[in-house]
Amino acid sequence: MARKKLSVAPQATFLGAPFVEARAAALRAHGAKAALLGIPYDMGGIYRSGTAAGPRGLREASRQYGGYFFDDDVDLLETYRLVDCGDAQMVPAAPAKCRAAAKAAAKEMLRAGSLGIFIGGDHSLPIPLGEAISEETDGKVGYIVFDANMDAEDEVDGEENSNWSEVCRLSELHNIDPANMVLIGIRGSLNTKRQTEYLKRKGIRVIGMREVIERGIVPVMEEALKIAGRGTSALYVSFDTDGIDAAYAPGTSGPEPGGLTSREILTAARMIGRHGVTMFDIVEYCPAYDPSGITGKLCCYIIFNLLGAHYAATQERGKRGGAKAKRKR
Ligand SMILES: [Mn+2]
Repeated sequence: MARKKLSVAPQATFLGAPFVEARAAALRAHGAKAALLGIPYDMGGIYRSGTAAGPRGLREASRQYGGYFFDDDVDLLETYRLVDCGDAQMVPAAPAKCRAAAKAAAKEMLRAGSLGIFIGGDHSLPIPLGEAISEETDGKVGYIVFDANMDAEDEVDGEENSNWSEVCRLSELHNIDPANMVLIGIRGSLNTKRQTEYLKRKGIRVIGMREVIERGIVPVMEEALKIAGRGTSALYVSFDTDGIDAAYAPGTSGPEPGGLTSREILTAARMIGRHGVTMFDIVEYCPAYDPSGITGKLCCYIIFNLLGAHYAATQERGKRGGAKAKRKR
């Protein structure tokens, strides 16, 4: 009997990278140090739909670019043997089955040891993706999220798996300690007092946009990486595109003004890359509201900068190690 495919080939891959199905054995055989998966799912979104087109939009935006990234003088396709696993197989009108498909594909990618890059879809996706990394990690998992909204409502109209509740679901997993969770960029009146109190009670660090402006993104990220890294053996970072100022990233389902600039989110991505990360997602990208295509390009830049900075840090550590070895001789 033919086995069910965990992911299917896209029409055009991200950066023209080779398509490899999201299977650990296939990814290992290819030597994929980084692997991208689309999750075209927006049934968890409470506001405007359309983020299901996110993976296709990101691939489209990447068509202008090549694997070479000037900023770090590196070919990301070659260095990371980056592959596009296509899209997780969605099941029409069956949110639970869609979440299961995303989780199954993510587990395979993590098992292969590839740096997982997940493209939503809406911000309910950290629910299945969090379960995947939780189950595939022996120790504890840290979580950093960029978002305008806290997404910390225990349920909405009785539903626990929407893009307003993923922070609650993640904090309930056995090896994701609320003390290792950080929210960055929170602002505005979509948030509720109930969520503020919930997060306080849980001891989850919330770095509001005011604080980012006052302290600057670099000290904020230093603190966030320290919190998420304390006693953990894996790191999951979630980029909700509405964490970015809507002036820089209009192509999102729930745009909010006054958020992170392009430079700030890219600085954050670079600090995460230098630190090292097990997997990250970019969610709520909504091509229908991205008339100039700039949001799609910014999403590409987040990936380029994170990987590029990771490469640069690896090179520096290699050089320092080499210099030490020379001194010893
Ligand atoms: Mn969100």
